[in-house]
Amino acid sequence: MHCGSTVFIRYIMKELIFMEHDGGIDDLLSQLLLLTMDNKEILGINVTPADCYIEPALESSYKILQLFDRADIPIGRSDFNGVNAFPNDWRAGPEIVNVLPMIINLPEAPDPYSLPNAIDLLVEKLLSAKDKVNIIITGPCSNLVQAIEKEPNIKSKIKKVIWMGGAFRTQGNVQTYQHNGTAEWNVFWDPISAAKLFSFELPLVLIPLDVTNHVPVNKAFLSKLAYQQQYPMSNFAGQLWASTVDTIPSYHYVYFMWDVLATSFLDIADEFVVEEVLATVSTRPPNAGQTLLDENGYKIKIATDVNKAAFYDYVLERFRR
Ligand code: AGV
Ligand code: CA
Repeated sequence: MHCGSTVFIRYIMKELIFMEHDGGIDDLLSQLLLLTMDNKEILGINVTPADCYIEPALESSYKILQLFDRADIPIGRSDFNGVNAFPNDWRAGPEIVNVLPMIINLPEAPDPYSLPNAIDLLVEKLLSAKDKVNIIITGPCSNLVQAIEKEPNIKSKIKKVIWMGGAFRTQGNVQTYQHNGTAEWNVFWDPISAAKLFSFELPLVLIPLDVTNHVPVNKAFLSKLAYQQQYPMSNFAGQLWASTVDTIPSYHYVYFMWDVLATSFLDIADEFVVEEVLATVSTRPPNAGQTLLDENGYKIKIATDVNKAAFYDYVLERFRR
């Protein structure tokens, strides 16, 4: 049967994905976006208590899976608390998600402490994967690094790591004591793991602030999204993004589509400008977590630009399903 076999080939060729996120609004939107990609098979999702508190974040993650009838996708819980904590206000922000009308009445999420450990889930899913796996990280990279240290064999099962992290030829977004402002938060949360990740020399593509600075959450985009709110995912995504507009203090911080841009790279990599560089990570004050171009560093790729219009259109198109 010709037609049947084509369907079969498409099915077996689905790209395998493992997602690592940290429960921010942006991370949850990224999970939503990933779930709209019919050409991907999601092996698992790990949540780290970095830019979130873990219990509400696990609940949101589970309920978003339910929206897509995909509660079968396993969720892993990280218990790692990092090196440099995120501001508490940022961590508490995403709790709004669990009271939004679209998900508040969905069946209750499982007890967070019954979920598998994140490192174990990642190791298990990589070892048992039939093909190499793309890992999309929209929070810190600690679980992946600890998983590789625990089971180095998983390195050969990784096709590519795409990580929203770093700031190369632009200033960072960390503003705190004992810091000169050069680091991006996902790297700063655990600079030691970031330095190790670079040293593993995996196929690694960073989506740093250099490129995410091009894609703020702006009113023009939110307005377009609202014009298509008859699609439930557009309505829901619009509510999630609306909750970021009062980012505190708003005169200082703008919310960008950091993680959503990184996630879109799984589908529209051709719309990005990517450069191969040699780089290292500082692990000490005054610039802990700074990603540095360094001719004695490790070979990685960084995205430096994106076709903005193509990206925003892509997101609008995905949420029209
Ligand atoms: O540094 C960007 C990362 C992304 O993974 N996060 C937010 C995204 O999920 C940290 C962050 C920077 N500025 C923030 C952040 C803000 N104003 N509110 C919450 N998180
Ligand atoms: Ca994040």
